[in-house]
Amino acid sequence: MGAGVFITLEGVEGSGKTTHAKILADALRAAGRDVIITHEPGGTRAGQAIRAIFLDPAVSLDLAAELLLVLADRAQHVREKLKPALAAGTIVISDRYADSTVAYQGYARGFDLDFLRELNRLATDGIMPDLTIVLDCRVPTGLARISQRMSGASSPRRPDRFEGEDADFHARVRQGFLEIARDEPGRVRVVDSEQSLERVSAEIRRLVDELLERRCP
Ligand code: Z5A
Repeated sequence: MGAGVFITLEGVEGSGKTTHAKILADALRAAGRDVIITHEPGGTRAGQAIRAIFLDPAVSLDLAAELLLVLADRAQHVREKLKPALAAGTIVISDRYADSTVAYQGYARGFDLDFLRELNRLATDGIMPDLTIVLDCRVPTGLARISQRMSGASSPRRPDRFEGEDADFHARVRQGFLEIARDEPGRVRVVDSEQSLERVSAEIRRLVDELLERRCP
């Protein structure tokens, strides 16, 4: 890998990943850094096709098929987009990555965690983030933000495969992210995303500045 910096944002839905990816990228660009934002699933053309099947609740998917789809998305994303961007020295911010598979397909769906880490090694080609920020909020807070966003949308849509899961499912996902953070405190940092947007973005910026100071002063 080149001199790029890889940052991922993780968390339950509605925790603010998309919002803060953009705020962070804008701030880093204003400071003269070369930055791209990407996301999983769907960060490549192949990934967009996979995402459509992956999220559509009308498409029946066995849990093994669901898992393999998200890994296929990641394998393509890493090789087509992440590795070239990192090799070019870019700061890459990804809205979800490998930890989402451990949290959703592992902690929430029940696949063995070590098995998932092994599959992630194949999908990621060993590319792991320099910094992962888990935006942590209570499940009802995240779900309320999403339903507020949906009710304000000009063309309302049906909940996707994961939005349709019950509160226990999302609670297991949240617990999964917190356990990943406990297991890897050097890479994974937790930020309370129930604070104001300003407080959350300031905490994210502090963590990223610390990383950049270490990596490319
Ligand atoms: N999935 C999986 O199962 N396995 C995997 O390996 C991967 C993914 C990679 C992708 O959904 C689904 O795929 C995901 C897990 C699964 N499903 N779930 N659940 P997606 O990409 O469509 O959606 P998402 O990743 O869950 O993102 P989201 O629902 O759009 O949420 P978000 O990006 O975290 O939140 P946001 O859009 O930034 O914010 C939501 C609203 O809250 C918005 O109106 C903000 O203005 C507001 N907000 C955000 N922060 C605040 C604060 N601090 N205060 C007040 N309001 C706020």
